[in-house]
Amino acid sequence: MAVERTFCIIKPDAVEKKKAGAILALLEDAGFSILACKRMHLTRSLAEGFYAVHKARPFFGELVEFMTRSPVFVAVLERENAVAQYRKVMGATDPAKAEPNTIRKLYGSNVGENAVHGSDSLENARIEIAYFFPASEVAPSTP
Ligand code: 3AN
Repeated sequence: MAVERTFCIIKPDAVEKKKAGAILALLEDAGFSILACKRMHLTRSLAEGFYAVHKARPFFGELVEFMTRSPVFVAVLERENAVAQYRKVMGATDPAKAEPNTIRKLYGSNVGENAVHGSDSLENARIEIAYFFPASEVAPSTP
């Protein structure tokens, strides 16, 4: 299985509840290395650009409002099969439908405020990582 990188956002709802540390600890316990992590308050244009693929969806305005409401943490995660493994640890989009002990089951509130974002493919992971992190801010794992 190949070592991959994926992209994570700890969303405003989880940061407001002071669960960012708990989520990063859960990810490390699940075998991910955190190669980069920073706290930032997304601007409207940064959030709209990031979610451009959802522009036509009815919840787009609500999603941008939520993501710009208060600070987030953005992070780069690495492990074997990282994209699929992180989706598994994250849980279903709707926390009510997420498996027990997943991040969204533990810390999400509803389908909009669901604690974390995770890339849905390796290609999107590369795009999303580059959207937030210059290569100089991602420190590779030591061998
Ligand atoms: P996922 O984040 O699980 O990949 P997507 O890509 O379908 O899910 O949705 C992107 C984000 O849009 C979700 N994380 C969630 O915050 C928001 N979202 C999705 N569906 C809804 C909805 N029905 N109402 C409000 N927000 C939604």
